[in-house]
Amino acid sequence: MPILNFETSRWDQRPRKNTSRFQMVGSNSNALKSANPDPKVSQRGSSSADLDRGIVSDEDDDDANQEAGMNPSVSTAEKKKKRKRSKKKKTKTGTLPATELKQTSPPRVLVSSLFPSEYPAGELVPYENMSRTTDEESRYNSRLWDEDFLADYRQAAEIHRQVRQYAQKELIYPGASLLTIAEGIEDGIRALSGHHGLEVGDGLKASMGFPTGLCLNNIAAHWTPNPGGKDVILQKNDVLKVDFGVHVNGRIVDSAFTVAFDPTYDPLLAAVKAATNTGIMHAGVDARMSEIGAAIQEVMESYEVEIAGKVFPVKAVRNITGHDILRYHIHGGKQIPFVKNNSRDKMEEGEVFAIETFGSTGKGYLDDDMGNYGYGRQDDVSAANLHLSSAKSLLKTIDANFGTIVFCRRYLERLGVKNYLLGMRSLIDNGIVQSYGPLVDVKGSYVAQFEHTVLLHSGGKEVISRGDDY
Ligand SMILES: [Co+2]
Repeated sequence: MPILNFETSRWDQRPRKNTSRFQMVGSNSNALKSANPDPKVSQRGSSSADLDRGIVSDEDDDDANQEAGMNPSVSTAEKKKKRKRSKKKKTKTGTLPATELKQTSPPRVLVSSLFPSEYPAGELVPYENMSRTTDEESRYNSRLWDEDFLADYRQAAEIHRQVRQYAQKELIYPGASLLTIAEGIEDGIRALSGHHGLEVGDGLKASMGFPTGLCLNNIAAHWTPNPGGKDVILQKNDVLKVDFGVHVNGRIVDSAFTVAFDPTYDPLLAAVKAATNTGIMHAGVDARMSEIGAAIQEVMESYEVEIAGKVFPVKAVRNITGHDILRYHIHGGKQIPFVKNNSRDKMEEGEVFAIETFGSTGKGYLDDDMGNYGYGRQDDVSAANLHLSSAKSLLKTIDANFGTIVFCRRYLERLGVKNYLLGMRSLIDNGIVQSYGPLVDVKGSYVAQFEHTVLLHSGGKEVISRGDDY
């Protein structure tokens, strides 16, 4: 899930922004109506929250919001091999009842049953040019993480891999409904984690990390089916981005891929996959966002796509970015642009990044579109001034079931919550909840995305969401 780049103006060499409550994200004044999270705020998730507040639009509940974050991931055959190897090494085969216990289709077997002793690691990559020598044991760990951090992260990543591979095989095909795909993914996440989220607070133990994103063609990010909406049927010439998250105890894995059935779009997908893998390759302790962004853009824009006899350059989308991830906060305060930029931010040991890229045959610049994707509780905003009783009770429900995890209307309605739009409007107007809407490139264009979540250990990085698929 990408985040709107509040610093786009900086990339454009314009004066740095702000304190105003409503900021333009883009350089075109007409481009975006919302503002976005703040860049310079601390890297803690809560700080990003207040920045985002400014984004809320004041129209009705169907506001368009911004914020997209992506986390692409790249994988190469070489990396795949490495992952498999490490998996083997890490798994105590003696304790694995793998021969008897296999995942079902649809996936309904707990990953904790499939991996009773240890979850598989992601792709482990030592940092290049590391002067500190670190032994293998301590390389893939950080003093900054608590005991359960790695196990929770690896469990969430395994759930992501198993669910997405099921989705690729069984749910996503021309003629499939987007609602069925979303629910199939979400039911899989709930079943594999063992948390169905129906009892109060259960969704805070494990659940979706944010609403399942299913974005077609020129819709780049932040679209999910809504209750009562017309169902959308996948067509064979569609380009579909599937961006979903899994959290276990607030440790969020954010990973996305793109599906196209028509080989016309293969070069677009290849460009974005290579760009994301470039971002991952450059990630590490002390890596600079400016260098990562420039490297991503160079790879992305070396591709072109021919559609119906016309050649389109692949453009790196410039006003959304990858991001760091904090516990229960999908967006921390750091951003990783996919384009050349002047950011002075660096990556640090112990941090978690969603490295994603988006490539487009359109403008490479996203605007808000109508509709609602979801809502996120801003935990640094006081509810003391809230008077509307429907808003107060809705806030209780949100705090008890989602906390600061971004959720959508389907997740609320599944809990039996009704008539929440007025209360939600009040929460949004008070800055307590931020609402998010679709982000689109120009009509007729095609956008692709790949994203992985990467953990920065002391001596190497772990591409936690890497799989044999991407
Ligand atoms: Co993301």
